[in-house]
Amino acid sequence: MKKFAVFSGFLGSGKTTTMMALTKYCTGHGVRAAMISNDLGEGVNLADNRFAQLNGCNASEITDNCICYVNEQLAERLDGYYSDGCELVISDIPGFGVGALEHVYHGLTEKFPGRFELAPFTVLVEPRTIELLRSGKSGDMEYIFDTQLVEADLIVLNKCDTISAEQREKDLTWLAARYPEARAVAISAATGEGLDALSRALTGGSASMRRPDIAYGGELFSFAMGKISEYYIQYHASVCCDDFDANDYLRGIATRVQESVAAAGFEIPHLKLLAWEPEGDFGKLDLLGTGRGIETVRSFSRRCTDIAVILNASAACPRDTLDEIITGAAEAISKDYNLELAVYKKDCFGMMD
Ligand SMILES: Nc1nc2c(ncn2[C@@H]2O[C@H](COP(=O)(O)OP(=O)(O)OP(=O)(O)O)[C@@H](O)[C@H]2O)c(=O)[nH]1
Ligand SMILES: [Mg+2]
Repeated sequence: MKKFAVFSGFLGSGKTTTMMALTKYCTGHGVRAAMISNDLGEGVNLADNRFAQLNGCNASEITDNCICYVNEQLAERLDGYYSDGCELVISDIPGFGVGALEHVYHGLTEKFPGRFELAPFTVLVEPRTIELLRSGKSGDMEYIFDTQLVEADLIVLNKCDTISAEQREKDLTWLAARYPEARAVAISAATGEGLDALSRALTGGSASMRRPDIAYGGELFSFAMGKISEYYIQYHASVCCDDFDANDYLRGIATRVQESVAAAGFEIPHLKLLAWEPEGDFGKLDLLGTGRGIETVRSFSRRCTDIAVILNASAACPRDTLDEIITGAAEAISKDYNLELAVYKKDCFGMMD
């Protein structure tokens, strides 16, 4: 089997977490699997890939472009994994991305006929997004929320650990009525619930190769994409003559960004902050919007003297404002902690730049 699946889904829906859990689950159940994190930022070792590797996953990344536009690079990567014995490879696309059904599934099929077996085109969604869609409160992101699901052969309702069994049934019923072409499964990437059904759906199922009209590049597409900016920074932070609490430090940055974005009247669907120290200990937290708590995914187990930090964010906020807010927060909080910063990469751009 040389199965390939794309995982689409909005920012923070759990694509990376699910790819990590699923590749581990499959590999543990006799199907060697790998994951590819696809990011628009330049360079290597962006947050998702670095986090997956720190967690021991069979993971790599394709950066600087959407996999929609680099079919050859993707095919080469897939071939490498299959010749290495992998039977299932999963790649995500950036969390506000649409059009991968056409650009990736049809692109690969047309350029490399018969070379890859395409699993159902898979879209992750979290209960909160369903709530926004159902109540008509998706605002500027309506096109992206909806179009991602229109593309799905398989919808994965993730984060089921956060809702009741009754709510889960309601959400699944609503999804089936609104997106009748797709099958839906409920999982929790956090607890592992439903990974068996998801792995069966991917390894046993096939892509429909439907061509839904998603008005790619049209007015609604440009409007939604025009709102999104991306921010990437990688730096090294060291304290001069003491040690410090890196968990509090990371939370301080995320809190400052959250407050500043809210005060400026914008939204930040996902900010990822990952840091590690030379001995290999690491911490990660996620900010998933101005109105939600900050999630600690993993904490440092001891105090630090120096850390490497990767911060990646996607926001519905103009590029310059986002740059000012995040760079300002990292500098101000670092100063509070007496940290000296060596920034080795920073990138901030609007999606329609
Ligand atoms: N409670 C709960 N949290 C989850 C689950 N899956 C993911 N999360 C959390 O949701 C947040 C976002 O998850 P990611 O996997 O980074 O989301 P993503 O879709 O890859 O996000 P982007 O890379 O920004 O597109 C993280 O804090 C995860 O720990 C789940 O099943 N349950
Ligand atoms: Mg991700």
